[in-house]
Amino acid sequence: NPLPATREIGINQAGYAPSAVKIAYTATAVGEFSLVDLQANQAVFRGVPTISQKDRKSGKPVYQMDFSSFQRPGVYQLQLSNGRGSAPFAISDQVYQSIYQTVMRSYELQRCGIALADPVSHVHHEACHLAPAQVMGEQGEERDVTGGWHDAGDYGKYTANAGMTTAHLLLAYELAPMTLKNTSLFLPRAGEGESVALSDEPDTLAVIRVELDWMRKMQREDGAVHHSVKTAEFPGMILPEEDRKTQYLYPVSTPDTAIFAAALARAARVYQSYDEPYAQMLLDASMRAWAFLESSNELLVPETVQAYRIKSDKQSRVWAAAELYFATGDVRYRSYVEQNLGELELRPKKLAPSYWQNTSAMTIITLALHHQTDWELTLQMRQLLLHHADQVVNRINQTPYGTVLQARDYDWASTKTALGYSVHLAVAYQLEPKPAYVAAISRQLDWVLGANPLAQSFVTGIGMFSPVHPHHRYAAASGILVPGLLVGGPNANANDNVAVAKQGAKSYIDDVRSFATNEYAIDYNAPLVVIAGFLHERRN
Ligand code: 9MR
Ligand code: ZN
Repeated sequence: NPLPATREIGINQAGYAPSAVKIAYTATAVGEFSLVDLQANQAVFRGVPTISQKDRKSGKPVYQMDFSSFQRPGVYQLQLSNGRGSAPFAISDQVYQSIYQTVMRSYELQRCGIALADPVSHVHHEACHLAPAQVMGEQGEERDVTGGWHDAGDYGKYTANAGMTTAHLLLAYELAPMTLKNTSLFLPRAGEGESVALSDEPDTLAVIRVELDWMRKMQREDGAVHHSVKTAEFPGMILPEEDRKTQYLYPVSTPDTAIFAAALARAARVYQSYDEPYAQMLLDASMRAWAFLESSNELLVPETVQAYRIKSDKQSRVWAAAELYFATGDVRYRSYVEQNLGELELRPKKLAPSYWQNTSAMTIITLALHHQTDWELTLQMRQLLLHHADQVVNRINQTPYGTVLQARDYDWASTKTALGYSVHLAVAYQLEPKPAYVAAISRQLDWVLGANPLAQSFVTGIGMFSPVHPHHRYAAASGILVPGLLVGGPNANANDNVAVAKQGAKSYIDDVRSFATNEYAIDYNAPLVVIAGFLHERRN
């Protein structure tokens, strides 16, 4: 019989592909577990929990329950012999695609500058942030920088984060091309008269265009790119259309310009096969950004910004050069990469997922994916990435709950970190298809969707115990939850003083005030899209 769902069992609350590794976790010592088919109302599988690893902090054992061998599609509950039940979950070859769809679609619901009325999620609001921005430090000068996506729970828009997000999302084109092409997102765009009219362009690319178009508006005539557009202070928990304070266009910076150049060069490559003139426009913008960077080697960063301020531009310059090389074939860029590669983190053990502050891994990914026998360096990057991937798999196999996350990783957006490592594994799989990589990846997705000590899914709208009070202004003001938002998750620093600090994987709270554990941002979602797409592609 079905039992009430409890948090005693950590399990992926969306579910598993039939062929996937399926491991649930509990800290409760019991003799037996069973899998109950909720439609037929009968036990279909029984097993004995085994001790997985000692939870280092508490010294308490964690038990794992492996039911990988059970592959029949259906809806199930896992039950312990003490009478406690898990959240319901599916076994289906549609789970990953449905996650991909919901999460990718969320970008459309973060759009700025248009009215939204989505029949699927019921998200709706008036057009927002339509006024031109005030150019900071230039009295009376204004600029149109409308469009794009709201960055996170706030309504700011930041170039570095936009660049990292689009660059990650576009990896889906390389790592999950079939999913990307075959997944309809049911875009609520009818009658909008947008430029995205090309009928054979996949929905995913139509969505990403919105952000790329906004990024192009952030570029100055001389090629340099502005840091961000936002109000001087974060607004209260209001609707976007109620946020009418002056928005400022913050100064240009070299790290922002470099990330912009890299992301747009990558985008040019991807859009090339669908819309050549558009791809050319992206490439021109990227090359103009590069020309600005070339004019000086100095780091230029505005003092006026707090969020996403970057301390170095070196690795991002190298990344831009790498992307520009593969977009143009111009050896100038290749020499730049060769001369400056030392700026990257090249130790397999220390390599960490890229984000706005450090883009090393992205460069290595690009070079490794495009390895060519007549360019030795790309072969080295391929080796480096494969080494790194094997170390990541080891880490996963030695951690309770099968997560890659180590104590130090419980920082801002630990969920994104776990999925970021999974992106590295997906790239490694592309280079050398080891089944162990796929298993390690799906276990990270499991962790994010509930196979963790809190039995908490960290994605809104996915799973029975998922966030309902995210730090998200639109959700708080409207009472409507945007589905498919990955929140940051456990952050042992609990910088908001709402979540409990120093609890590792348990430093998380589903509280609207907890911006350090319960906020979403566009860059958090991006690796989730790539991983769901990748797993869907490899589900058999
Ligand atoms: O995700 C960001 C995290 O890595 C930073 O350390 C943190 C502190 O500055 O900010 C996070 O990003 C926030 C950004 O500053 C403003 N928009 C909301 C972002 C998500 O919390
Ligand atoms: Zn807006």
